[in-house]
Amino acid sequence: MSLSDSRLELVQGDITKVTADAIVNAANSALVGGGGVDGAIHRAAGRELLEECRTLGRCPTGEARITQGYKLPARHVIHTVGPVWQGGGRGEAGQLARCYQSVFALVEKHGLRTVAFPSISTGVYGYPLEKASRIALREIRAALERLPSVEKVTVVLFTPWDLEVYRRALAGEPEPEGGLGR
Ligand code: AR6
Repeated sequence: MSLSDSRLELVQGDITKVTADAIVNAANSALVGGGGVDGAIHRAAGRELLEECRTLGRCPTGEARITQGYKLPARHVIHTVGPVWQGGGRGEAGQLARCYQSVFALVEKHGLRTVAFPSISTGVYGYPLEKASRIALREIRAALERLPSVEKVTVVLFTPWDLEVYRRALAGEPEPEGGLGR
């Protein structure tokens, strides 16, 4: 890792266990909970999270909303809605980049110093992991350059495979032709 990456960390694990000013949720537009990381966050935070989400209305793809963290170790949850992968020709890359930008706009507005992300859109929403990892890391690096007040950004990858793909992307290895076989 280069020096400029000292505030960016990749780890494998469960984001619901992470202590941070905010963890990011890969939500759906209705903000009512669901499967994947969204389900795990709602289960760990408790019912009050859903109650607060219900007061927020819909969140369009690419936007973000902030709530309290309730029973989570994290103080806040920033909910963002990633794009559903439709082959890559429907503006998905721009929408995914906007998710990260929208999250950092809230990080800046609320003066948050530590934030943890899951790999947005790469589960139920089907975004290819290789491509998503590159967008995520590019946007996080750009935000770190712009926001010196942010002390640490952690990307929490759920599986060793996901961590490996992000590690390669962070190391600047070229995206393999047709992905890495998954
Ligand atoms: N900690 C960290 N990462 C996790 C965890 C966890 N506890 N659980 C899953 N992941 P997904 P999406 C990883 O499907 O693709 C929901 O139903 C998972 O392995 O959670 O943006 C929402 O309500 C994957 O790498 O989110 C939406 O309807 C990553 O988190 C829809 O899914 C994202 O997978 C959003 O789909």
